[in-house]
Amino acid sequence: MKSVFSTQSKLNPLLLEAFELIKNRINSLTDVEPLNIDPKSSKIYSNLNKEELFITNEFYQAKGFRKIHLEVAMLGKSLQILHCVFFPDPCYELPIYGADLVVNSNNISAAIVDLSPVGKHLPDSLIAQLRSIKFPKFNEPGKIPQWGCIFSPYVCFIRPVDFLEEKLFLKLIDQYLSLLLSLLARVEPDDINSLDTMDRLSYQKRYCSNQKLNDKTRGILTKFFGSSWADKYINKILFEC
Ligand code: BLA
Repeated sequence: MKSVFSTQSKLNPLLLEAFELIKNRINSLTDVEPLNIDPKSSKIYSNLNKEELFITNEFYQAKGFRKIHLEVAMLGKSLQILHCVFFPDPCYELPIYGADLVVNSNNISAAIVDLSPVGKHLPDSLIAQLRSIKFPKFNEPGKIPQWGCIFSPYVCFIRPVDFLEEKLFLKLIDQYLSLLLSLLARVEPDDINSLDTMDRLSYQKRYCSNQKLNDKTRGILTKFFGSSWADKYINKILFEC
């Protein structure tokens, strides 16, 4: 990681911490291996009006997960984004883990984490565990837009107001991942042709379609890379299903 960012302006320390804790969880998975993608998509560099644009993408596959995507984007001097999604293998009854951290001029302007259902509800055992988490009372909760009906009732969307809230949010990112991985240890896969598997796949498709309605993501990518590049990136890299 250091080598990737050493030539860049500094990565926000909270993003770096989030990146590292997610990476540690990925490394703890069974049979984890990098997914081969087009090298053109793993490190993206561009230059716009003297502003440097830099995106790094990592993709993995592991038991229980068809695709794990971890991305850091540095867009110009002021905007940095950490984006992460664990797309489950639909044979497993596992939710979709998603996290998005947006840094604007060194302030976290949006922090979102969720375990999103791939059925009508999250699994009962997971709900019980989520209920037992002591949720911090964050001062500036965000309002989930309409397309966000894909998220669970436990989605956390905030703008951290201080260092303490930033740390509490990081802890939540890790707790949600830890719940996901403990659920993975308990579930047995269903047959690839089973109705449950197909149903879960259709929920993943719905998740991706709705994420594509996030105008903030599309807007930023369009501003820096143009609209046809942004469309391709959103459809093929971020929310392919
Ligand atoms: C919001 N996403 C945002 C914002 C930006 C991006 C600029 C607005 C931040 C703010 O209000 O200050 C941009 N996010 C990006 C870009 C990428 C990205 C460019 O990931 C990728 C290169 N978004 C996700 C995932 C989730 C998510 C996985 O990619 C949830 C798990 C959520 N992002 C999300 C939500 C908002 C957001 C809910 C708020 C949208 C709104 O307020 O309308």
